[in-house]
Amino acid sequence: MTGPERDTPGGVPGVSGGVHPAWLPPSAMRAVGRRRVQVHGDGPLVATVRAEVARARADHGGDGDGPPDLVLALAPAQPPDGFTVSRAAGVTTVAAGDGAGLLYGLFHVARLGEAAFGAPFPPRVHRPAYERRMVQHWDNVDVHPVMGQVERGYAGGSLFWHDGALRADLSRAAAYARLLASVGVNAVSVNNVNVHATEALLLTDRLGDVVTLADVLRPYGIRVHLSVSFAAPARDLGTADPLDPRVTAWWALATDRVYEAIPDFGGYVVKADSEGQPGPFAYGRSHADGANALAAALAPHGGVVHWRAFVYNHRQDWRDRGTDRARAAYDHFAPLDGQFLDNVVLQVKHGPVDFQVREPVSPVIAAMPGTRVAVELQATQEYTGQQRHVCHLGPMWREVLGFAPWGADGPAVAGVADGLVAVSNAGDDPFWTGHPLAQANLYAFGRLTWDPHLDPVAVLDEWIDLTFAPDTTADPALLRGTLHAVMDDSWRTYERYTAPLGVGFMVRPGDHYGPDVDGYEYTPWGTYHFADRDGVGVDRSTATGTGFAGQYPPAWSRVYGSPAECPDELLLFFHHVPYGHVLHDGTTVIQHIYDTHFAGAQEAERMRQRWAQLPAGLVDPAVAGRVAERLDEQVRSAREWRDQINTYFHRKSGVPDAHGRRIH
Ligand code: GCW
Repeated sequence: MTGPERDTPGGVPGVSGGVHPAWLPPSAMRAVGRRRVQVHGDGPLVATVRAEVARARADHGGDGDGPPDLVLALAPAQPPDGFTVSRAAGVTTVAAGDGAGLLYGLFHVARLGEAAFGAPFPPRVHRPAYERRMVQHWDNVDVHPVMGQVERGYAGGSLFWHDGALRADLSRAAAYARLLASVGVNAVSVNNVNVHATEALLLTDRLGDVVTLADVLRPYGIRVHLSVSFAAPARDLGTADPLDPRVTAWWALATDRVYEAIPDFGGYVVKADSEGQPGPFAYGRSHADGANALAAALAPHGGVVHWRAFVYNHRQDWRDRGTDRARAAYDHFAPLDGQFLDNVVLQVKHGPVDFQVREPVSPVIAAMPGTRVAVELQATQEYTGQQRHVCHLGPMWREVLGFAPWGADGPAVAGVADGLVAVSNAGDDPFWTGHPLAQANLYAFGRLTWDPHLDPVAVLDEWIDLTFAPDTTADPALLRGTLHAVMDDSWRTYERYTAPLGVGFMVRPGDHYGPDVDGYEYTPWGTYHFADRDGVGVDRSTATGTGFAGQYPPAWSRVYGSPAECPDELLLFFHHVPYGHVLHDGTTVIQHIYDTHFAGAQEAERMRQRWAQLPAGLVDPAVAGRVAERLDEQVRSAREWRDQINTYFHRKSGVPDAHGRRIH
């Protein structure tokens, strides 16, 4: 994050208005900005491309005369949002069928950097894997008394809302749109899926706010979506029964008004019958009935409803061992397959429980062949260190997308899904994401929506090149090497010092930060490890447990159902085993717990050390300082996790550490 073309006005050095440029500092556009560029075509997004080119050339002094080095042009027969890039006879050409494709093509050239203007290359077609590539915000308009402005937000306040109102200055929102567009995201929902009283009004009385946001995001090809309350019609009608014709008429009218104001509105996001949100169950109706009522209103306008599958009983009786939160989404939704209208997108969290650091892939994804399914990822690091810990999620997401539910010969999740959604990790923090290195998660998400087969390490390299411009620094190899050392394996490191073998929710109830091994045990929210003096884990087998393992197609239900075959990292998710159970690597479960927790905390220390060894000047001092401060907290917290977990299981099991290390 150094480079000659930085200005330094206050706040974060090098950044105008005190805001860090994330992966689009001026240097990211240098290769484009130094060239002669022609842009052919008309339309609002082509205008954005022209503005981007003008900005880049103003920053880098591209020369106006002579034949072009880069031609960006609208051309027929290109895939939607896609583009073809080629280089011949000293000219790089980007041809796209629409303005969005041209914009994506421009940012692609920026990623290629000088390589876009070197040796000739034949035409390469790029098209996004998914039509809808969406970021969802859990932002409240009002400050919620418990959750604050942003629910599970670790990056300051909302980019859109402040204290009950739309922000007067939306320049950050516009800069955010640019960042998102540069990685291919084209849809944003602007309010929390928990829709409280004020936020419910965005659909009606306060629609003007949404219009303004749509205007701000539109120049970067981003369509606005809105989280709505299923109970919205009840305010006028006293009922929200989805089969009541007055209710469907209400939705139709409300939706018509939205489209009158925002013709390219994307659609609704709904969390229904979940954690206290209203839903169709109150009227004895199914979730297909509920989703279809809203979908019917959106269909004439081309909108979609993202209907969340995150439905489970959070008022569980812990004495009832048959109820299993992991089963809930499948139990609710699999029987409804085929009943949803075509513009319903069932939005499924990637794991069956709730964004834990290690979960199997949700079986719902493979159980709904007659339904459009979007996979929901959590960029905001609720359960993965809350943007105080480095936890690079690209490798986790890549694993999810590469999982083949029917076995190696069948399609992978990436091919079954109809869209990808991430809960955003961005806020009004000067670094966007609290932890500057957490920007890479947003970057990786966008890139995976275009190509879910990308190698996460290569994606990280792209991000490093754009963000840090290593080649302009005194020691590119050291900078790149340090970032990889700190980030590449950070998800597994986090897993090591927190959750062993697929156990989840050993977090502090409420804020979900830090260890509390029994925090959720025997609560109405669920019980997650059942540790006693003999063993640990949740029996989710079909033979003796909750039967969750049986929700997978045969290839995996057999593997997961058997303690001998179950992959080690998920053993305690699927089975309750004695502490002496021997894992595939020959270690016992209890020894594995000790070993990984000692190792994980040590890795956190090494990460801090690596970062501290970066010579001053290689990284913008503000970034270096913020990362260093967060690494201090990560080391402290990792030790706390290590000691809490090891002590707990040592005392429960009475089994000493084979290596005689100190356990308190
Ligand atoms: O992980 C849980 C969070 C809630 C969130 C919920 C959900 C928005 O703790 O804060 O609510 O998931 O995904 O709906």
